[in-house]
Amino acid sequence: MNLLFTPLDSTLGARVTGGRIADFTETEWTQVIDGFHTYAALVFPDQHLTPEEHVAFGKRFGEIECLRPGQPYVAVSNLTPDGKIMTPKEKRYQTLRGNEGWHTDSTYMPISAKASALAAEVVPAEGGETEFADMRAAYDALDADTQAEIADLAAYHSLYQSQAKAGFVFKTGEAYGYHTDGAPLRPLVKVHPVTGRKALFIGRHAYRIPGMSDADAAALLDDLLTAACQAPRTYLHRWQPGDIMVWDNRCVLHRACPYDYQQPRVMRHVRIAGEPQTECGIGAIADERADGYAPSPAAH
Ligand SMILES: O=C(O)CCC(=O)C(=O)O
Ligand SMILES: [Fe+2]
Repeated sequence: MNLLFTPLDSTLGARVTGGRIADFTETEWTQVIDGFHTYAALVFPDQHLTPEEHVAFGKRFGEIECLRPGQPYVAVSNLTPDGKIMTPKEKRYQTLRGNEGWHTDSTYMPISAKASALAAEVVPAEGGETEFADMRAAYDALDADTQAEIADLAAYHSLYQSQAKAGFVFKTGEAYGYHTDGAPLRPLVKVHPVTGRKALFIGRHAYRIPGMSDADAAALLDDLLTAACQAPRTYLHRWQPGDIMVWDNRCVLHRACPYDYQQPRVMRHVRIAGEPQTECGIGAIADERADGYAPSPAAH
């Protein structure tokens, strides 16, 4: 059996049809991994994977990054464990709202993620899409002067910072990613460890650039982000229950789209760990306060 890869209307992404993931042959898995490197984001419609199948799918791409100890998948959902709609005071709700900013997963961790696999179980009638942006094409679209200007720059990445900027102050240990190890420093231009292609490596967690004032760094990072996340480099996925997507966090930004948070939305997320050789960043600082660092008065 041969899978069909239909490119999406974007510089990234393909829709993969022609088989059930749980039944893929080794030949088909080779096709999928090759397609992942070519397209950077893959949509598999109508798969309805069980949590175990979802985790097995993730393991085809690498080691699983557990967001809770011993838990290989997590709910991305506005329902509490007993099925009630979350209130805006809940930290998990604030995490969902934070996801509405362009980001790539776990860049605030010592090792940033390789990939993420997100599956839809319950979706609202309107909104709640996920949008993706191709940072390979975004890098290629920069003029030569900008490419030269950013070639040797790096930024610190922090979830305290990005959540505080969105208006949500978290304390150390309050949720995954709020650790005490300091913020990792990552190059603005990432060379893909498999394809060798350069990609812009930015997003909401990036907040400080050594050698620049914080204001200049913020302006540069915002300008790059705004220019990068434009057609034809973006793709908006309108979820149907049963869809699963996988994307390459080394060269793709994503964001959740808002919806009526009184309506249930239940997604399942499996994160695939980066490789220590290529995803550990350049170094770390320890200037983050253990109680969560709020960069501006607007964060309170
Ligand atoms: O809820 C979404 O659409 C995306 C959430 C997200 O950022 C993720 O799964 O990594
Ligand atoms: Fe994410």
